[in-house]
Amino acid sequence: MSGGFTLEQNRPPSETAKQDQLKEYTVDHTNQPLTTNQGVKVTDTNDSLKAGGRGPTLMEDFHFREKMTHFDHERIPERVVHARGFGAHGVFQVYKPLTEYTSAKFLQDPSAQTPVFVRFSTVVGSRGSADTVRDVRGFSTKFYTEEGNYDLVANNMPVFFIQDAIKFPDMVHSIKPEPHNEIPQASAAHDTFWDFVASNTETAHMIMWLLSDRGIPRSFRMMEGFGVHTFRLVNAQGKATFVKFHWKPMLGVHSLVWDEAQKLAGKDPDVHRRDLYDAINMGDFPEFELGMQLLDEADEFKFDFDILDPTKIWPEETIPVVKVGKMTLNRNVENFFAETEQVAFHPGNVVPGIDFTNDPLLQGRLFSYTDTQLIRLGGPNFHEIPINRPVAPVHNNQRDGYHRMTIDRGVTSYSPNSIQGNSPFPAPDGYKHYAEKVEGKKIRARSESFNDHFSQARLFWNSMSAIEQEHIVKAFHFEVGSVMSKEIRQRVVDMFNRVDNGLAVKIAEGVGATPPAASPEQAQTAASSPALSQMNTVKTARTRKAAIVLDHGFSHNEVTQMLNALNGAGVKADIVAKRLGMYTSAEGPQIEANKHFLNTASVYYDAVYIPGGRQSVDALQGNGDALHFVNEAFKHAKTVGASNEGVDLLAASQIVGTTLAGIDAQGQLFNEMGTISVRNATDLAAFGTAFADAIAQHRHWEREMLLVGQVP
Ligand code: HDE
Repeated sequence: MSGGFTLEQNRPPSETAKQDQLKEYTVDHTNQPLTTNQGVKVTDTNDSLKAGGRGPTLMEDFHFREKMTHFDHERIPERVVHARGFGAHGVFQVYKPLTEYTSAKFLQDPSAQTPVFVRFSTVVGSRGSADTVRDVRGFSTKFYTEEGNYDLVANNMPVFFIQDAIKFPDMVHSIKPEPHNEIPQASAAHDTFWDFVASNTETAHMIMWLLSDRGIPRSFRMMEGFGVHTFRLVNAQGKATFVKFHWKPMLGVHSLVWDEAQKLAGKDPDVHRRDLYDAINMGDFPEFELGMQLLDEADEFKFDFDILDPTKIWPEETIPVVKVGKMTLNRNVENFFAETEQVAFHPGNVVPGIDFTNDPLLQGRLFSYTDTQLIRLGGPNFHEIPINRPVAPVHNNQRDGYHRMTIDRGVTSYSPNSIQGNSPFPAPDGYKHYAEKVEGKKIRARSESFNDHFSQARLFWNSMSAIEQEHIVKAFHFEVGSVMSKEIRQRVVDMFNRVDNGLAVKIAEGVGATPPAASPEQAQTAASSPALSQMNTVKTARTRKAAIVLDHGFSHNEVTQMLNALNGAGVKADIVAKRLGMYTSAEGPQIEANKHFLNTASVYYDAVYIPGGRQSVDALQGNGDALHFVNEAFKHAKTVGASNEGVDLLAASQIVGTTLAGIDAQGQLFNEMGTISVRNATDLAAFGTAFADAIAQHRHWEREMLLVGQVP
C-alpha cells in the first residue's frame, strides 16, 4: 500500500476476503527510503540536529521531535483481564447446513469458508507474564461473515467463577496481584483470592476445573473451548433452540505437569505462543471442531440445574455435543500489535440467527466489552482498525470521534431523512431480536434455581481418574498452602468438604488445617461424566516433540532409524548435545546438534531417546546435564527410550520408582509405562513404533502414581 486507506467494503465475501482487506493496510518497508510521518525523506536518523558537534540539540529538529513523541506514546493500556494473548488467522467451514436451527449464513453452506481470527490468552497475568501459569485460558474467535462479525468469546473451561456479572470486578480484584505490593504475578495462590472463594460458594465448580490439569494446558492447540453461557439459535421461521458452544481440538485435550509448567515459565515464558507460531509456520495447522449442544426450548426446565446458570455444564452424556464444522488456523499475524493487540472481541457481536439468553453473567458481559475497548483503544472508532473491520459493508449515521478513518459522504447523518432518501435505510432482513416473553418485578436478587453450588463440582471430582484427582489435591496444596491466613485455609477446606470429604481431608493434610467430618451434602451425587476426564481424549503423536540426546560416537544406524520412525508418526525431533555443531557417529557420518543443554531442557519435549554407541553413552553418563535430562523427563511421566548401549544411561540416570524389571533384558523389547528399550538390536523397527505409540499416549500417568507410592 502506498499510503492512505482504501475502503473496499463491497467486495464479495470469500475465505480470502479478510486477508485481501488486511493487505490494503499492510505496508512493506523493504528497499524504501526512510521518511517522516509526513512523507519527507530523512537523511540521518542517528544524530539529532545540534548547534555544533558538542552543542545543544535544536528545537527545530522535527525528525527528532516526531520520532521521540511517537515512541513516548507507543503503549496502550493492556486488557484488564486476558492481557497476555496470541492470535492467528484461519478459516471455518460448516459440515452441513444448520438451517433447521439457525438462519446464520456462515452456518449454511459446507463449501464456503469463513475467515476467522482467533486469540488465545491467559486471564490474570499482565502482558509480559508467562504462558504456562495455572489459569483459565481465553479462546476468542472472530468470524468475519458476510452478514457481519460474529464473536465467540470463549474460555477453555465450560463454567465460570460467578453467576452474576456485578461480581466480576470483585472477583478479578481478588485474583489479581494484591494492591499494596503487586504480588503475586499471574497467580491465584494468595490470600485475597482464596478469601473470595471461601466467601462465594458459587466458585466451587470453577475451582475444580482451575485446579485440575485444565489449568495448565500442554499447548493452545490441545485445549477445548467453551462458550460457557447458554445462547440461542434462531431459524428463519423464528423458532429458537438453546445452544452451548464447544471447540474440540483434533489433537485432543492435554496438559503439562505442574513442576514442568513452573520450570517452563522460567525457561521459556513464550512457550505456548512459540508452539502455535511454529506449528502454523511448519504447516501443522491447528484444527478445532465446532460442537453444539442443542436443547429444545420446551426442555428448559427438565434438568436439576438451571440452564441459565453459568456455573453449570450440560453433561455431554445427557446432551451430546454435535460436531457441526471445523476451524483451521493457517496463518500467523504479520504484526502482533496491529492484529493481536488491537483486536477487540465482544460476545455481543452476533449475526442474525444467533441470540442471547438471560444468563446474568452474559448480560453483564454485553455491556463490559465495548466499554473496555473505549478506554483501551482510545475512542469509539475501534471497529475501523483493520483487524476489527467486518468484511460486510458498514453504513450508518455514526460520525466523528477520535481517529475516524472513514470519509462519510453526504449532508445527512440522521434518520429518518428526506434529503438522501432516508439512506442508509433500515433493512427488512436485518437482525431481529428473539421475541422472548419476559415479565417480573424489579428485584436485586438471584434465582433460587442458582443455589446449588456443589453438585456439579462433585460431578467433576467423581469424573476424574485417580491421577487427575491426585493432581487436583496437589494443586490445592500449592494454592491454598500459599495462603498466609490459617483461617482462610480452614474455610477453604470446610467449603470443599461440601464437594467431597475425601478431597477436603486430603487438602487439610497438606495445608495444616483440621480435617472435617463428612458433610451430609456429599451423599447426594455419585454421578460421573466420563467426557470430563482427559484420560478419554484423542491421542496422537502428531506434532509432538522428541529430543535425541547424543555425543560423539553415537550409532548412526539407530539415530537414522529413529528419525524415520518419528517422521512417520509426525513427531518433530531435535538433536541435543553438550554444544551445538557437528557430531561424528561410530560409523563415520556426522549429524548436527541443533540444541544444547544450555538452550534447551527436557521440559521442552514430550519424549527423550538415547541411541546406542559406546563412546557416546560413556560421555553422556559422565555429563550431569544429560543424566538430569533423562531423569526429569521420566519424572514428568514422559516417554523415555533407549537402544543398545543407550540403555545404560537410563539406568545411570536413576529413573527409579517403577518396576523397570527387564529394562536391561538382552534382545527383547522392554515396554512398560512409557519406558521403552531394547538391547542387542540392529533393526529398530518395532522399537521405533513402540516409542512413537508411547508418545501418542501423551504422558504415562501410571508411572507418576508409582512415584507417589500408589499402585495404578
Ligand atoms: Fe471476559 N472480558 N468477562 N469472559 N473475556 C474481557 O474484554 C468480562 C467472561 C473472555 O482475546 C474484557 O476486550 C465480564 C467469561 C475472553 O481480547 C472485559 C465478565 C468468558 C477475553 C471482559 C467476563 C470470558 C475476555 C477485557 C463477567 C468465557 C479476551 C478485555 C460477566 C465465556 C478477549 C476485553 C480477547 C476479555 C469482561 C466473563 C472470556 C473486561 C464483565 C464467562 C476470552 O470486557
